[in-house]
Amino acid sequence: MIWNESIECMDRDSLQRIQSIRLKKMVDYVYHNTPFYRKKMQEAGITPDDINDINDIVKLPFTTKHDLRDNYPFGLCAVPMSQIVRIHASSGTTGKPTVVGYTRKDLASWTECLSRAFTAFGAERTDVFQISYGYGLFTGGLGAHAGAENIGASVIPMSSGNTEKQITLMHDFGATMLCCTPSYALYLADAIKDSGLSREEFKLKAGAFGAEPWSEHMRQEIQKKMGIKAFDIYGLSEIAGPGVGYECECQKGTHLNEDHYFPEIIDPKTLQPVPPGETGELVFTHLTKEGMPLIRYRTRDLTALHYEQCSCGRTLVRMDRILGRSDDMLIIRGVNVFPTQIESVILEMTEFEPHYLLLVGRENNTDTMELQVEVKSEFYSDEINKMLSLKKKLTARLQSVLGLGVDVKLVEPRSLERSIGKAKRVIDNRKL
Ligand code: DLL
Repeated sequence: MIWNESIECMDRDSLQRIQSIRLKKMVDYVYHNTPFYRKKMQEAGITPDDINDINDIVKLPFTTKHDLRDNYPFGLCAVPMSQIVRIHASSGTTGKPTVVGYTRKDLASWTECLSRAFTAFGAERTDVFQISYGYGLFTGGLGAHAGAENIGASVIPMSSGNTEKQITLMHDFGATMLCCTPSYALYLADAIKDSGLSREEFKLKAGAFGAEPWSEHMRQEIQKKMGIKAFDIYGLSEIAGPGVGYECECQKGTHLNEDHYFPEIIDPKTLQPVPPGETGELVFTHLTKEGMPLIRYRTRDLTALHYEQCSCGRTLVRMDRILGRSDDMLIIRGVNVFPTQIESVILEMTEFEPHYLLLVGRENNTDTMELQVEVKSEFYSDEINKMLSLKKKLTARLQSVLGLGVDVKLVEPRSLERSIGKAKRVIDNRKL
C-alpha cells in the first residue's frame, strides 16, 4: 500500500522540478528570515539569485551541529515564537541539547511522512499501534503517535520502560504494530518469553524500529524472536524526527521523503559530493520547513544513495542502512571500526545473543578493545574447553573481518545491561 502515490511514485524529472522550485523559495526565505543564513551566504559571496535549480545546492554553505549549539536555543528559528507550536530537543552526549522548533505546517508535513512510512509497513486504520519510543523532548514518541493517528489507527501511547506493563497491554489490547528501538524490541522479545505467554497469544505483526544503527542480522534476530516483520525507520530531530526515511515491503533500502528533506552524500573530508552508490556523509536541506529550516545540514551519518526505481513502484531515492555516525567510528590502533560491523560478526554466528558491549582503553600507549558478548543459554557451558574454543572462533572471525585483534570475553546470557531506548554499545575510556 502507498499513502501518497502522486509524490512517492512521481517521475524523477517532475520531482526535481518541485525540488528546484522549493529550494529557490527556501533560500530566499532563510536569507530574509534567518540572520545566521544571511550572514553565511554573504560571507560565501552568494545571494538567493544565484540559486536557480536544485543542482545549485552545491553553492550553498553547510550547517553543522556546532552552529545549532552556538545559536542555542532558538537562534536559527525563522519565525517568531508565536508561530512555534512544538519544541523538541536531542540530548547528545556532551554540551547543550540541540533544539528544534516546529510550526503547525511543519508538524503536518512530518506527520504526512510518518503516514507514508506506516502505510509502507502495511499498517492501516484497523491496526493498533503500541508506541514504545520515549515521549518527551525525544521525537520518537510524539512523532510516531501523530503518524499512526493520521492513518486512522488506534494508538496506545506507552512511552518507553515499564517492560512488564508493556507486555500486559500489548497482549490485552491486541497491539498489531510496535514502535521502539531495535534493542528494546529484543529486550521485549526476551521478556515475552519469560512472561509464560506464548507468541500466538499476541496479535503483533510488524514493528517500526529505528533511532539507532542496527544490522541486517539484528533484523533477522528480531523477526525470528518476535515472529513479526521488522522495518527500518530513520530520522533525526534536526530535520524532523522519525519518518525522514522508511523501508517498503521490498526492504531494499530506506526511501527518503525527498520532497521535504533533500538529501546529498558528501565526502566528509573534502566536503565534495560523491557519486550515487558511494558511501559518504548524509546531508539534508529542508525544502518546506518554516520553523527552523536548515540548509545542507551535516548529519554525520554514513550511508549511500541509490536512485534506481524500487520494485514497490516508489521513485523516492533509497538509502543504505546507516553504517554508523562518523563520531561513532572507533579508531583502534589505526584501524577504523564501526560497532555495527562487530554486531554483524556476532550475529552471523548462531552461538551468540545480540547483546554486546565494547570497552575501549589504552595501555602503554596502545589501544585496547574488549568485547563482552552474551552466549545463548543452549551454548553456555561450565566446560572451559567448550568456552575456549567458542572464544577462539569469534576472535578469529573478528580478526579476519576487522583486521584487528579483539579481546573477547564471553558472558552469561542476560548479564549485560538492557536498554529501553537507544542502546549504549561502546564505552571508550580513552575519552574519559
Ligand atoms: O532518533 C529520531 C527517530 C526516532 C528515528 C525514532 C527513528 C525512530 P535523534 O535522537 O535526533 O532522532 O537521533 C538521530 O539517530 O542521526 C542517526 O545517527 C540515528 N538513527 C536514527 N534512526 C536510525 C536508523 C531520532 N533507522 C540519529 N538507523 C541519527 C540508524 C538511526 N541510525
